[in-house]
Amino acid sequence: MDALRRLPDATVLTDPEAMEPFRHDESHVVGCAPLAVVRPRGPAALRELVRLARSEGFGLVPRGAGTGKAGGCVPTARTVVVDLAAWPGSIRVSPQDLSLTAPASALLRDVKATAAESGFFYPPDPNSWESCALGGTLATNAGGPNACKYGMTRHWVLGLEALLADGEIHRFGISSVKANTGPSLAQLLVGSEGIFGLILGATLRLTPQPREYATLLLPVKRWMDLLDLPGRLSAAGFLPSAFEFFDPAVLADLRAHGPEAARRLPGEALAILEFDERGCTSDDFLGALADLLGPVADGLEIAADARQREGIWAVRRVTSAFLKERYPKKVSEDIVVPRSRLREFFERLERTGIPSVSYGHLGDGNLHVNLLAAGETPHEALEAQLGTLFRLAVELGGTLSGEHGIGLAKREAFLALAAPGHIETLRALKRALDPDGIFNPGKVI
Ligand code: 2HG
Ligand code: ZN
Repeated sequence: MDALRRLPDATVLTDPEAMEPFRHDESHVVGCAPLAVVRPRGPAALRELVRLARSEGFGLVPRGAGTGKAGGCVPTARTVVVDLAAWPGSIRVSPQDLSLTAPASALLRDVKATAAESGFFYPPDPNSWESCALGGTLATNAGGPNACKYGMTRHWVLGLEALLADGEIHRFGISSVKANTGPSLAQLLVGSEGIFGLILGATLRLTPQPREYATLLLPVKRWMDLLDLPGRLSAAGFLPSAFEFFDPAVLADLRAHGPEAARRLPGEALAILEFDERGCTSDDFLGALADLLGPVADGLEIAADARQREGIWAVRRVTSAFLKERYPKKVSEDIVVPRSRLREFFERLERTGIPSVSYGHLGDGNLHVNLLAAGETPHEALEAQLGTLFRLAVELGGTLSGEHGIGLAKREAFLALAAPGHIETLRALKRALDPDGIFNPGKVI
């Protein structure tokens, strides 16, 4: 503890009260009390921290803005939280390279805004995009509505800066989409949830800022009809930049108890569809779209201007917090079902009798299924329900987390359900890269 307090170029907290917030993220997981919270400001602090962690046998738990959904940044026993909020660096755009460089401490909001100021777009848009830190989005490979067209954070990472177990900061990758020198170490670290090293910054790929949006409210007469649409749109050559949905229960709840803007939402179930390609507001485009959606749609509302578009997205963005307030004890999941099996998934979920409501990212099959009885259900029963839900997703060719990650929240389920050899391979990598197990111990595997 004395050595920690004397760390060069860092702020160190050891007061239990000051450290209390660091035991939480935005999941239900509550972490252990950390030994200390360290805010490094330079490489000397990190070098010394790694040396101490290895010689004294404590772990380093990376933390961005604490907006994670899987307990990935909450402390396990005998760990120090490495809060990267003060990690130095600025956000810089290179228009010639179509890239942006930023430190892990940058807020995603500022990364997106800086790109936009130069006419570029950085697509990853997790629901916490206004408050989350870039480093966290890299470590968790964050997704969001735009993933159905643009992919996840992973697809936008060209290069990465990371602290590894030798105590040094390494740079992997270059500022170009072409770099083909064997396995990508930058990509190995993206989504690693900090178990191989600590991500300090990145070089990100950019794309031109879309100039046109067609944002539609698509109410349907029969909820199940919504489930075939992602596949039918792809088959017809449409590529929405977002395709979100509310099932009948979530929609009814939003309408009855949600924010003012939700009171007039139409339909038995509802989708938000957005297109951002050039020409997407033309009569031709919208006409072809209406022809395809017409048979199942119960009307179709197109946002007339930016304000209406914003109004639609505002309702979507508060949905997670709204449901949390309405059902404080619910357990929210993040499964993926291939788009071709969505209807089958919901039919089979209904037959399980597990009380749940769903919303989320229908366009890429990433469903936030919320188990409602969780509060009244004894622990084992809840585990059984989760097991049924995850197994169903896996059986249909999906997986147990689309965008929130494993962290501590889903570790046991991941260990039980991963494909043969998957966990062993991850453990072999972990042993090779982090022989003393100092990086985010206990997470993922
Ligand atoms: C969203 O899509 C977020 O709104 C949060 O991923 C989902 O709270 C949740 O489970
Ligand atoms: Zn989501």
